[in-house]
Amino acid sequence: MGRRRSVVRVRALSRAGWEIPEQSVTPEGVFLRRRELLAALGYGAGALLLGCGPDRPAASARAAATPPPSELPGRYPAPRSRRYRVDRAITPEAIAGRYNNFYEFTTDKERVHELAAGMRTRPWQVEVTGLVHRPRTFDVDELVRRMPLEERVYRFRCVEAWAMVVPWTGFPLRALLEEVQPTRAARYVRFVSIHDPELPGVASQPWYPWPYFEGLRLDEATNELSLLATGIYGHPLPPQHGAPLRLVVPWKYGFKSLKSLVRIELVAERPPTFWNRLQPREYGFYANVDPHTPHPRWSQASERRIDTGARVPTQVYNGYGAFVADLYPRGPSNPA
Ligand SMILES: Nc1nc2c(c(=O)[nH]1)N[C@H]1C(S)=C(S)[C@@H](COP(=O)(O)O)O[C@H]1N2
Ligand SMILES: [Mo]
Repeated sequence: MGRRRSVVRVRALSRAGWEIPEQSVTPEGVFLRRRELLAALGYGAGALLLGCGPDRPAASARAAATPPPSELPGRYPAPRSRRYRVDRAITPEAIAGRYNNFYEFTTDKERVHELAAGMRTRPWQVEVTGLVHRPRTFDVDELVRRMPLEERVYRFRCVEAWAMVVPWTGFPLRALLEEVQPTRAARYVRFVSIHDPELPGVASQPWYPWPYFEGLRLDEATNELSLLATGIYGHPLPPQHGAPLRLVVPWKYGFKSLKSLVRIELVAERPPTFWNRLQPREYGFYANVDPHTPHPRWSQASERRIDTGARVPTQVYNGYGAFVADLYPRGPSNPA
């Protein structure tokens, strides 16, 4: 199915020598499309769609990535951090950018990019409030100009068992939280996405509790891995990846990495989260990647790379145990 072409990735060759292990030549051109298996699984309208099953490759498709609008020239690409190494090739942009979960637009992963293409992402403010000494509303352009942007190549693992490796550009969430000074009562952080009733997936799926919302424990949010991404592949985030600003928590299943962030609230009690509210048996609050704890409907022991289709073992904490294992004394799936 689909023909294979080996393409030497030009960016890979223009990078410095130390980056070679994660920039190796990749077989690009295995363009996989997947179909959701809803019908087969018997889910009708109104069903809860995330994790309709480990997805499968189907027909081939190809498209070049849409160049994002130029934004604040000079900030991209940001210098790549050497601290976060990944032992796999970076997923080609044309594949990662054509296979998205962003239910505000559609549940069809392959159509998110086209439906989101016209999304209005400026002006854009992020309100940071709640149990903080200095509540503030930030303009995203101000953050991009002022925060210490860096590029981090992270693994990314969806609960549905597909996986990719992408270079995000962003700054540590911790840096933003320090500016608002959480009070001693703050123990959790709540995140809220854009709420626009006219977005096609919002308008057509009124049974979801929009806007999308997520949460982290404060010590998770201030972990060095927790990133607020403003870019990907060396340029500003395109809409389908959660423009203009999204969370990235790479040791957790992808649904924790909330897109198109408009509000952060420091709170005392564990906040409800979108998927946990909908299906608590299937989607926990912590959602740490754990090969040994199956989803009720499928194994999490392995994952499928969306570029090559290869099936590879899932790693505990998605390979980030050195950074986060201390947060969970009883293991990834039994947080204290
Ligand atoms: N607001 C919002 N954020 C979201 C989602 C969503 O539907 N809406 N989907 C989540 C899921 S399930 C995944 S796997 C990732 C996908 O990110 P990507 O499309 O950039 O790869 O976004 C997460 N963030
Ligand atoms: Mo996901």
